[in-house]
Amino acid sequence: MAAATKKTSKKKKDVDHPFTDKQLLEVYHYLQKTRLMDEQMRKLFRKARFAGTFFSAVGQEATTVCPAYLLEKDDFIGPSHREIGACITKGITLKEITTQIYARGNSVDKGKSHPCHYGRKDINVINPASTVASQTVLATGAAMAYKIRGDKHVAIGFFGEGGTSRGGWHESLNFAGVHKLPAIYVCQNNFWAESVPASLQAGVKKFADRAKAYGFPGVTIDGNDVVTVLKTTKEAIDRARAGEGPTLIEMLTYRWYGHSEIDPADYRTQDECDLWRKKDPIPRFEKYLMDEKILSRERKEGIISEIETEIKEAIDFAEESPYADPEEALTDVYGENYG
Ligand SMILES: Cc1ncc(C[n+]2csc(CCOP(=O)(O)OP(=O)(O)O)c2C)c(N)n1
Ligand SMILES: [Mg+2]
Repeated sequence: MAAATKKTSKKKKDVDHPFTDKQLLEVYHYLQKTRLMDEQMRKLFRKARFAGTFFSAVGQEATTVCPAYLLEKDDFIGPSHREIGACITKGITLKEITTQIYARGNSVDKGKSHPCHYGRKDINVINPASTVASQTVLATGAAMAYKIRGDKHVAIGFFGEGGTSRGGWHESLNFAGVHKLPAIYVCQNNFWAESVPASLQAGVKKFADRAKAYGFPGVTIDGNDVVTVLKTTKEAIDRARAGEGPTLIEMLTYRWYGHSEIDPADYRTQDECDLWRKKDPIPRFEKYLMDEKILSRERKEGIISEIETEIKEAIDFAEESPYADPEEALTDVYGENYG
């Protein structure tokens, strides 16, 4: 008994962080919601309930949920194709996610875009474009706007390590460095860009080192360690709000499944996949919460059953929602009133 007490107090000291138990439980809730929703969407795609494809982010949840959790409503996020967790955490409802995935007429873009292009204007989540790293440019633009207006808001641009090879990505970070913009660049290094390994993507070993060229800090962290992701992102957000400029955070993580649901991902070894499954961020965090007596088995079951009910309602809602009228294809299109 005495030994157990000693062990617990040592753990508390080791994991030093500024977050309350309530905050950690909320993060846990969003992680589970993202995981359960993602797995459910994969199943529905395989049952041909919606068209296109689905970009699963299972395994990467901590890298999207934690940064978004730390933001205020008016802060901006530029999500990419694998940021379902950031979108849910920032406030996009599960019904908004499912209607987007099902391309129904009541989705934000009235069925025009890709299944995984979630967004909502009033909470500053911009619907992404397919062009890799385009959201980096948009986040930089939003950060510039905040600086010009003198607002204390910040912008986060999410992208994968593959996105860092694009010209616009470099131009954005250079611009942010010159103008000391309140931007946080979150690189999810999952070691693959479709079938291209990270070793063929860049000459530097650490993608975070690229920040040096633009005059601001870059850090590489374990993206599957929830508390580390929360702490590092909070420091970057605090720096940005204080006018000290941008930060690039490289989060090491792994996508469990193919690039999208139509990719068998046979370019990876089973050993590599098995290794990363052992580093699953959710059970790791759950163990920490249980060791610290922040989460109990009963509470966990309650959280999961509440989420499952919400997911079911969101799926039913999308399946019952009509498609947009064909005329809608011509509304809200850039240049609509041109000429
Ligand atoms: C400019 C451009 N080139 C290629 C593609 C096709 N494409 C979509 S996602 C992707 C891989 C991106 O890899 P990474 O940035 O590492 O993100 P991840 O998919 O691993 O999350 C590619 C090549 C695209 N959408 N845009
Ligand atoms: Mg990648």
